[in-house]
Amino acid sequence: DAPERILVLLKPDAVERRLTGEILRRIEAKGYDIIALKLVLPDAEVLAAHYAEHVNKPFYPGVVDYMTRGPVVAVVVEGQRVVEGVRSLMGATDPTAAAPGTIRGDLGRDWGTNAIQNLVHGSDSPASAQREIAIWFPELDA
Ligand code: YYY
Ligand code: MG
Repeated sequence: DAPERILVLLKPDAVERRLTGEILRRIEAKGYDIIALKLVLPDAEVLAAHYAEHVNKPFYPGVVDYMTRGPVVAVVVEGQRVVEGVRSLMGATDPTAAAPGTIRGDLGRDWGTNAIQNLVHGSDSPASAQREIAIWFPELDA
């Protein structure tokens, strides 16, 4: 089978806190391959496409403020069952509740802000990954 891919974003808090190396280290140490990587300052348009399922939710304006306040590192990661594997490494959405041993559980917490700041995004299915990779890496072959 062709190996699966996932779109990972190291969010502005990960860049600000100098945690991009630590987070990438965990993904690499698990055994996955980084096949594309770039630093990007997201605009409202790319975020609305990326977060299409969330644009009408009450927390979305806070997400836009959070995700546009500085650059993110966008990464395409590849490997067998990589979506399941990276989601497991990331931990639960709420970093206070995320299990210790996970990226969010070890490195994140509640900062009292509008949006949940949880350091990392990972696509939630292979279909989501394909859709999101096309948004962030239009130059990559599907
Ligand atoms: O996939 P994951 O990032 O774990 O969570 P989603 O439910 O897809 O939400 C996307 C993103 O939105 C989340 O990482 C933080 C933010 N968010 C929020 O700020 N407040 C919520 N109640 C739910 C999600
Ligand atoms: Mg999600």
